[in-house]
Amino acid sequence: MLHHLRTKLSLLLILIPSIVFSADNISISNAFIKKPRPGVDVTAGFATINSNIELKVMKVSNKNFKNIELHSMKMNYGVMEMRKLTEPKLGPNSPLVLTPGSDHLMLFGINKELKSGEKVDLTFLFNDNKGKDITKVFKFTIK
Ligand SMILES: [Cu+2]
Repeated sequence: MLHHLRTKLSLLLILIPSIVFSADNISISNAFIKKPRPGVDVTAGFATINSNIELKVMKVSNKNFKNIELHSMKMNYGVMEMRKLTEPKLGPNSPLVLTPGSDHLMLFGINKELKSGEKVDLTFLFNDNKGKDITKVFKFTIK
């Protein structure tokens, strides 16, 4: 009985710090960048970003690229149309889904050769609903 109680108490102690320090919980999955074709300095990136708080994506950057934008993609009379997304939102139960044929990251001006399997850090600048900056660095695999 006492042993059981002690287990519960220690479990509680382990859990407390994570509750206190993780006010925002932002995570990424399936993050990858298409390996650019030879001689082409533009490529696309994909991922699903989950957040437990309301966020807007303000900026995405990496030193190996001149510019990174978020785009939407729609079929219009048989033509693929891409549009720049301004400050796309995500939040609880509404992840930002970047997937081939739909919304995506567009990476311009690559100044380094990227190899398959290599990991690239992209820095995401978010704003929360009070306008506070939140910066996260996510790893993207070159595929
Ligand atoms: Cu695009």
